[in-house]
Amino acid sequence: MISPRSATSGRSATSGSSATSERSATSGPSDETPEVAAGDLDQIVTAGLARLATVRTVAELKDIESALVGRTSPLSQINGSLGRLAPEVRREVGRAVNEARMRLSDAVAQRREQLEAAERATTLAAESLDLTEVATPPGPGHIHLVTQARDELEDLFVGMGYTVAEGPEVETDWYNFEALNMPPDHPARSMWDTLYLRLGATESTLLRTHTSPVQVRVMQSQPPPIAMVAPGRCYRRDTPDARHLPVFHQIEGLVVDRGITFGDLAGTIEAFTTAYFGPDVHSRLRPSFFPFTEPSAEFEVTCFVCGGLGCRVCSQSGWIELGGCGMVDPNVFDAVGIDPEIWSGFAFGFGIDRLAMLRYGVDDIRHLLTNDIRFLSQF
Ligand code: 2NL
Repeated sequence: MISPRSATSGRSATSGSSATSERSATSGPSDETPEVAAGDLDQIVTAGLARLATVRTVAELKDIESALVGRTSPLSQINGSLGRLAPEVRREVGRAVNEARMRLSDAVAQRREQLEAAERATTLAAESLDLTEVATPPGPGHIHLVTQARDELEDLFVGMGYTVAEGPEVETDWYNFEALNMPPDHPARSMWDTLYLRLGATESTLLRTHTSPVQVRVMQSQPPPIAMVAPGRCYRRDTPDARHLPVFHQIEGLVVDRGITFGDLAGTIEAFTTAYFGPDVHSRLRPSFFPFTEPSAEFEVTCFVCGGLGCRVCSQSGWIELGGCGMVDPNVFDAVGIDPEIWSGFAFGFGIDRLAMLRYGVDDIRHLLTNDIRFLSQF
């Protein structure tokens, strides 16, 4: 900091250069000369300008500004000590101090403008959006693998003269079990891990475990002949793993007419499996049990991966099990008011998810629900 005292010492740089300076050297501060003060002032201004050039922020500039031209600045201190100068000297020094203050103030203002402009530019850059960026628009999606399989199966059966029917996913115990020859407490009910709803009497309302209730509703509402398929979502209390999900898709078929035989069933299974998998794939039936069909069978197709030689998909057997089928049990006809002495029929059912997985070699049923675009976009 330059004080009147140091201004005096600063004078030594120019001492001896003139008679007046020598006089002041011996006469104390009141005899300060304009020349000496001017040299000090130049130094103050030069140092101030240099300091200003190093300022990097507007905030920092505030501090420097008060140090350069504020109340405690050297210039103000010199100003404050002018009273000790002779009047004619005082005026001249005062003018020089003012001029120095003006130069510094101007420089501060100029620096402030620069810094503010720079800070504005930084803020703008940070806040700006690149509106020239080309965002890739979402491409068209496509029908889910399972829906594709369902659509294809519907088309196939419609081509064979079937109608397509849908029904509620929330069902009553009667439609899901009792009408299908499974009275309350019948042990066959344990074949399905049912999800019951807290609605009405205990275990009276549930998420359908198969689409059979749709066929029951159709048989109730229209007289035979009937040839229909019922595709849709079904629910079972399963812990998810590679082969199980608590929600899956099933399609069931039902034909009711006079004189329908097990041969019609076998021929229908053969016709639709060949239509779906191609002319090289054939089917066979193996005895089984379902509460709502008698006799009952499982149907299998020749392995379309290895052609029957044996591979991982068919567990070396050459056959792949697809679903179940059978002749509609007379008790089911009784439940819906169709006379089993006049009418007979067959029914079959299989999983749409499983069919799609087999066809495309999907090894984990959970892929169908996880919604990973990398999986979905393959189909
Ligand atoms: C399977 C077995 C089957 C049926 C479903 C049915 C429906 C009525 C009457 C008689 Cl209304 N049967 N449906 C019959 C046999 C098997 O499905 O494994 N599904 C995945």
